[in-house]
Amino acid sequence: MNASTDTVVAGHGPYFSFGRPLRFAGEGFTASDKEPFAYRWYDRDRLVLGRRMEDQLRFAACYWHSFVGNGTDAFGDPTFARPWHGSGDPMRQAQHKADVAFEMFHVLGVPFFTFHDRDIAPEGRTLAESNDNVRRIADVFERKMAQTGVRLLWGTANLFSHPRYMAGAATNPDPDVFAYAAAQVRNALEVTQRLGGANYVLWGGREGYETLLNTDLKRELAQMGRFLAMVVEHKHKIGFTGQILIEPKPAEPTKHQYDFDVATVYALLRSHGLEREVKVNIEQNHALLAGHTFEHEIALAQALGIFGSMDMNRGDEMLGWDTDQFPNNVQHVALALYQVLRGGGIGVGGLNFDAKLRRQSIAPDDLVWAHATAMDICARALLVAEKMVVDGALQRHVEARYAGWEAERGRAILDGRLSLVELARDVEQRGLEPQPRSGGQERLEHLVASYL
Ligand code: XUL
Ligand code: CO
Repeated sequence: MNASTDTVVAGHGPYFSFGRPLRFAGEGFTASDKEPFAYRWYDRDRLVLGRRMEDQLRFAACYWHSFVGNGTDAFGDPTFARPWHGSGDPMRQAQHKADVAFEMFHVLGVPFFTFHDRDIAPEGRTLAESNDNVRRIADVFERKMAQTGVRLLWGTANLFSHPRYMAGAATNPDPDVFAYAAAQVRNALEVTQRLGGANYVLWGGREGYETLLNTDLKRELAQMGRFLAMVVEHKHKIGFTGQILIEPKPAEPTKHQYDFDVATVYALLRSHGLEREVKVNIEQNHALLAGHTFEHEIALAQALGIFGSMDMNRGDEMLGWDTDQFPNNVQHVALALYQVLRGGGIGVGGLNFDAKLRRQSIAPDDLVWAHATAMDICARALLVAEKMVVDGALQRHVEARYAGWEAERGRAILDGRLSLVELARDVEQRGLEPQPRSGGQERLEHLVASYL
């Protein structure tokens, strides 16, 4: 992208006090009043395992938390009094939001963005009017994307905020709601295609239930499968070349969600013959809520051939809900990126900051600080993950641990050349007693620390 040039993004701004795009200054950078921040590790052209750092990470800023979010929580009123919010003409406000969004992308030098249809344009009196509003803002995006070089990582439809979706979208007991959701997704997918989106995401916000007392679970699963199949059919019909992704999450807002985690999504895809058509967008906080680590979900998706993209944020071990905080822990991010690199990289996915400011971070500049510092931390974590791959000690340990499976008898078992009876006979005849060996976990954990 060309955000390092001083292209002026036409609009209302400036909204942020960073006069020009943030630059890479290296580890020796010291902040001053004139330049409070420069990247210490995010050096977009640096080669990491043969690819530019920007292409290994493919960062995206999301529209919803950054430009729609107003700081409310379950107990409190909005705390962010943003100049681009307000009560004026909703389409003018939407244009205003687009101006601030592209100013932020430009300052950060972030190569991608993501949005829901309802983040970018207001809901109209009818669906046709709502869809038209989305398309009109997409016209604005087209111009701004051409001006700045910022690209679309993915688009999605908001099928969870409006009361019509309170009992789900595809899994609603009322087929009219299913139809309405289908019409909304059709438009969001086509807009995503027009903007060159690399992916299209479906997060099943309310695709779940509160109580089985009023729910036909089997029927709802069938509805969800059919909805997904319709999206895939339409993707092929219009020639959209991006990936279709489901974003797993176990609960919140509903008590039980059908896209619980990677394993559950895989079962759903398999049962509808969609496992080669749909992949997953894995979010750190969602993994945690499902009782998994981020790296577990990534490794499992890779093993099943459905790894697509990542929502990069962080949960809180002490809080059982989706806190969506910006990542700040180099070791945690490095362990996730190590799995990504080991599995062949992020592909056409990316690292989308589905993350929001804390309620007290009320200054517009906090948006820049949050993204820029998170990008720098992820860049540093990528360099740690690179060391882990290049050094190879972790991988050698794993290979040594499974060496028996590469030997003749291990292969014969897996190739199906030995039956249960043959194995049993062999063990009895040889008087075989397996010898326990150490897993060496503490040693490996120290090794990880040595790369930091
Ligand atoms: C909700 C969530 C969504 C999806 C997009 O927890 O993560 O914002 O990323 O709908
Ligand atoms: Co998300």
